[in-house]
Formats: sequence, C-alpha cells, structure tokens
Amino acid sequence: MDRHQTYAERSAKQTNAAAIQLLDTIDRKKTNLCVSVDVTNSKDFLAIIDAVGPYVCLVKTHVDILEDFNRTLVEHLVQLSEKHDFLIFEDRKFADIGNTVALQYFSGVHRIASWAHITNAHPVPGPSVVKGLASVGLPMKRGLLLLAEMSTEGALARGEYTDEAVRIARTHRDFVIGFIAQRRMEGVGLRPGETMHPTEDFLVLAPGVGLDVKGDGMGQQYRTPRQVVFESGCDVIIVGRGIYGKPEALDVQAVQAQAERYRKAGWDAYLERVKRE
Ligand code: S5P
Repeated sequence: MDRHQTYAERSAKQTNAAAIQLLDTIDRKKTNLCVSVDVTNSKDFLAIIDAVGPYVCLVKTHVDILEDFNRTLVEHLVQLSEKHDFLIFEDRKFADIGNTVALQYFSGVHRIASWAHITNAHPVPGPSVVKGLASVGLPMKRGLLLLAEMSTEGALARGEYTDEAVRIARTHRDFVIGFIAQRRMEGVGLRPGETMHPTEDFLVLAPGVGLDVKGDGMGQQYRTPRQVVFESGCDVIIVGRGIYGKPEALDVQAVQAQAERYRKAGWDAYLERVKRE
C-alpha cells in the first residue's frame, strides 16, 4: 500500500463489508480514533460511549469485563452506534480450535457475532481459528483482525510468529481485514520469490497509544498518535485510559475534550502521511 493513499481511495478497493464501512466512516467523520472502553459497569460504559461517539470511527469493547451485562445493554450499544455513526469492535481475542471459537463467537451469554462488526483472534492455533470464525462471521458480513504484534513489553508475537500471522491473513483475505499491530504489514512474511498480491491492503489498528504517559506500570507501552500513524503507517489509533481516565471519577466534558484531542492528533498525523509534495 502506497502510504499516500487516502482512506476513501482504499475503501474503493476493499471487498469485505466491515472494512468498507470502517474506511468510509473514517473518511466521513474525519476520525481514525477508536476508543477502548474497559470499565466494569454498564452505566459508565454507555456514558463514555455516548460522550466519545461524535469523535470516533470505532468503539472497542471487552464485554466480559461488565458486571451487569445483559441483552438490553447490547441494544443500547447498537443504538449509540447508529446515533453517532461508529462501528463496534469486540476485543475478544479468540484463541482456540475452530469449532470452539465458532461457538464462542455465535453463542453463549454475549452472542458477539450478532452485534460486533469486527472482532479479533490470536493466530496461535493456526489457520483453523480463522476458518472457525469465518464460518459464523462471513455470512453476517463481519470482519476479523489478527493479533500480529502486541503493545506490551516482552510480547512473544514477533519475528516468525508475526510472519505466520500475515501468511494466515493472506489465505483468508475475504474475512481477515487486517491486524492489531504496531506497524504496517506490507511485505511481511513473504517467502523468497513471492510477491504481494496487487490488491492486498490490510488495515492496521494500533493499541498502546497515549499522549501523556509512556506506560501503565503493568507492561503496557504507549506511543503518540504521530509515531503510530505518520511514522509507523498504522490506520487506526486505539486509545483507552488516555481518554476516559479513572472511571471512578468520570467527567463527561473532560472525556470529550480528550477524545477531540486524540482525534485531532490522529487525523493530523494521517494528513501529514498522505500529503504529496
Ligand atoms: O497489543 C495489544 C492489543 C490490544 S487489543 N495491546 C492492547 O493494549 N490491546 C487492548 O487495547 C487492551 O486490551 C486494552 O483494551 C486497550 C488499551 O487500553 P489503554 O487503556 O492502555 O489505552
């Protein structure tokens, strides 16, 4: 992918419905910000999402963290995604055999496939994890991200593991729309003599983004939106605590101000990247 290509130009070449929707939303709302909402009660969860909604292309959830999860909560989440025009990404990190992940994705308490446009998986089980999830997600027009790298100190997802993640994605381009990673993945995992398919364009969503601190004391490592989008060529910045701070002291106006601050930083970094001299 030519780093100067715009989100709109790239959308026109995608085939997966979730990838197209995400790129079009980014272009329409002028935001490459995804807010990650890791709080334990649904009142704070919905309040944060309602506050950041205008500033984001995507909301990332960990619904298994919520102590009072129920179907009504999902209905409210979907209503907010329609009200504010964003997609939903359940950060479930599936990592089991195909049959099990298909059940975890479709069924259980959370019924993730019924409401999340995008979910993700660790490639550790090999291609079968994608096959299992695709059996549920493809007919529902969903998209999958593979965790090719992680933002944490000492992460094992590197080198040959990352190469294999990209190779798995290449064999399932209808369903795998991109990666959770820290940099672009063009050319990664190509064997000698292999060339990249001309239409390959994986989206890269990068967590570990913060403007004020470098880490959280628990292994998380933060880079700035400019480092992530301009220097490393990632497409979406994922920001959690940098935006909502401490949920016990939730201040909606402060959350909105932070969301706009990150939106602008991410968008400016994108404009700087796509600029042609
Ligand atoms: O490598 C990763 C992958 C993910 S999906 N590093 C991450 O931090 N994440 C997720 O991004 C993590 O589960 C959390 O929900 C979010 C980062 O939150 P923050 O508060 O540190 O910005």
